Amino acid sequence: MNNLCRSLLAAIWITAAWPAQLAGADEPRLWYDRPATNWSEALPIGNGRLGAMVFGNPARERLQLNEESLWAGCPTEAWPADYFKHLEEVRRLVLAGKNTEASTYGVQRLAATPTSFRSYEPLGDLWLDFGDGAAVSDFRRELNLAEGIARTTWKRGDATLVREVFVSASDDVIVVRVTTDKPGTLSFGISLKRERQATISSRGADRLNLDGQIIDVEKKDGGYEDNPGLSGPGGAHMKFAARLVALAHQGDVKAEGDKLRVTNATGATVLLTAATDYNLSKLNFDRSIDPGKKSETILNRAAKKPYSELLSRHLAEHRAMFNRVSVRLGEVDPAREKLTTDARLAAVKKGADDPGLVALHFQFGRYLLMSSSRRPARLPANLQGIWNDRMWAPWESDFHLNINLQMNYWPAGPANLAETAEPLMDWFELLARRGRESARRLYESDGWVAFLATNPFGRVTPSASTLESQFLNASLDPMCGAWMAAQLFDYYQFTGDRKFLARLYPVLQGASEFVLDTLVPTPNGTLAMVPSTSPENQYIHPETKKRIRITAGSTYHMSLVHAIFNATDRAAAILGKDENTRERIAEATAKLPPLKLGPDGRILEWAEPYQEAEPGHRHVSHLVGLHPFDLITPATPELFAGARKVLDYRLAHGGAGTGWSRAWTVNFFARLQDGEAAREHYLALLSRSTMPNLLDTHPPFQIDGNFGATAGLCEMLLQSHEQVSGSKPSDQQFVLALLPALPNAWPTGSVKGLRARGGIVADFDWKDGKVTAIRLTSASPRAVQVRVNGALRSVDTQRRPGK
Ligand code: FUC
Repeated sequence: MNNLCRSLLAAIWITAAWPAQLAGADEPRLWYDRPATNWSEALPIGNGRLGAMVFGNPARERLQLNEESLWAGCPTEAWPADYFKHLEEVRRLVLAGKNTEASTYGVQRLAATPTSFRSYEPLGDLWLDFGDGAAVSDFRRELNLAEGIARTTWKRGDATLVREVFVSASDDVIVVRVTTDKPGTLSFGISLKRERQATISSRGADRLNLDGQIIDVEKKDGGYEDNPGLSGPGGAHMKFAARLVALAHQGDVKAEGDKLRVTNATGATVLLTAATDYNLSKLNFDRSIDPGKKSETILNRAAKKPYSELLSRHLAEHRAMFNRVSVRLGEVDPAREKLTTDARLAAVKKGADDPGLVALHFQFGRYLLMSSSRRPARLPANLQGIWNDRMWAPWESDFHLNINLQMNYWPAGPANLAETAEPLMDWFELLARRGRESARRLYESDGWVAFLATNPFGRVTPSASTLESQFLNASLDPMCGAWMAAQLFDYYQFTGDRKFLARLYPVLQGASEFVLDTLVPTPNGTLAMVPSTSPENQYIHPETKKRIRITAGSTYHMSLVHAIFNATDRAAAILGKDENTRERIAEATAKLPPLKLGPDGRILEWAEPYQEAEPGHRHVSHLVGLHPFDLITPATPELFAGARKVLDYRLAHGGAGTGWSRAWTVNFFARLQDGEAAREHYLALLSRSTMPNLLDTHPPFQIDGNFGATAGLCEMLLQSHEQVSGSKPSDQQFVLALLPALPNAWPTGSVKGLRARGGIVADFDWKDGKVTAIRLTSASPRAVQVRVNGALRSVDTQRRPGK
């Protein structure tokens, strides 16, 4: 081919990419002027099921790969013998005030191995080796959140190279595209790697296969890897595979051993997909699934489409979700907008105010939820979303149900990403079904139960790293599943999707059924959860002066009892069914003790005014009634004031130390209508718990802080948990509060597309702290009560086309 011809073809090739490169110069993006040197600088992309961290190194690009269901282990449960009998004894001891004895008794008899389960694992790495070490100039890498594309551009000599990477939800593949503007000069190697248990081979001239199976080894001598309490049997467990094809534009692709090599090309596209033999409906791996074949089918389908089609399908799907919401906080500062994202973050760490970075971080949270929890995903976003590079991840990267998974989904409703809850619901519904067995076997109760930590295998017996922790952190907290269920009802309130509610109802009803069976009468005639605890804090025993966790009727548990009862009752009313459950809930509710204040006016964490072992503890579980639920509002002024005191006290003692705890604090202050404090803690999250790639650090990386912060900003700008007085349970109406917690630092701004309960979508602008324009839409037009600029007004909504 002569050079003119090559140039023409190159021009056509590059034109195909223009829509992506030119569109939306002001779209939110993270950008850097150096390649990532470590994981906490790399940029996450994902389609819910497949994820990658893109390092953006010009010479040697690494994509660290994940597939959501690639888990070590197998279904494991721990069934301590005679659990119910021993539980009754623990109850008796606690009700007799013998908490120390109850704790020792429980640890000895109510825990069993395997105490825990194995970890979520990485799929491997894709390496693109440009290995010439030539001098690089004009380097830039970015993640455009609206496009869902990680893009690296650089110059080598006078050639400009562009690498674009995205994960298409429409075609379920990772797409890497490399181009140069010097036709025929592009050459690079392609290889796949995995630390263990995988073989890599080439097939034909342009394909790579990765085939693997996790082989777990059980250590019977008292420890398995980092989990001293055992993690289940060894054996040949999950199978997995990845399939890759490289397509060169001009130039050649050929296989060299277990690698591919692209030579003398003008552009190249690498497609990769992966699968495991995990079967969600079985909550197990399933040998009838061939992950290699499954991957190949997906890959071949995608490979038939030209790059331009893959790109346009991806952009259309991604933008349709992402662009629902836009936000501007304060005046845009062009000088800051010109800084790299890590430089902006570093400036905030030094005390700079940067509302634009808050807005970017908020949008990044939305982007992360889309990228870790949308179809084709079948599993919810775990502790790291889907991004994990460790063979044994911190806390197994599991589904933690004493705040973390719940926090992951706080933005789903308000940040207008309803679809992201679908994978959560798929899995959670099955978990609840499985949890019927543990309710029956452990509590002799109806309904279902789930505890602190669980996984894709649907563990429904208490799980933690040691026997002691299994009892004290997991067994003592049987309300974790009910919390998640009640939150899913709240999610419904944002969408109004009755089909979803009908599907959720058995989950809600089963959670309430368990609670109805499990509440026990206390000597003062009220009902309480016994034994009980407040995650993961301890109190100082008034007599022994020792730290202890076990108690009766913690505020956390009793608040969750209210929350699940309210959710079930409201759901039954809306669906017009199950009067029987509603009556039983009403009877039990009448016997629940009120939330109490201590002598210093703080809401009590435990039923008694015990002294906290850690007054600055990261969990503030006694405030679940303030957020995410609606038990503590300005309509309950004493509790509202008591909640504020709880927070002030926690924070005065070093509270909000972890990313997620800081993010929760933002939400709490927003609910307390304190915009200054909410902003202060948002900035603290950025300066203390955020890595250069804007991912949250617990430490280490844990994604809940990102999601919690995104939800927190929604709470600052728009709230809708107040019910219109007199509105019927079957037809709930909510009051929308605009700018309930606006800080002085953002006097002007605008937001579009936030969702409120009742299925309303709100756009509004503000100036000098006052709302200047409102536009509300709903499926059918109606009048909505709105608190705005200090007054309660009625605002008519406009009809929203489509859903
Ligand atoms: C809870 C928290 C920890 C951590 C873990 C995954 O146990 O107390 O801080 O977030 O979950």
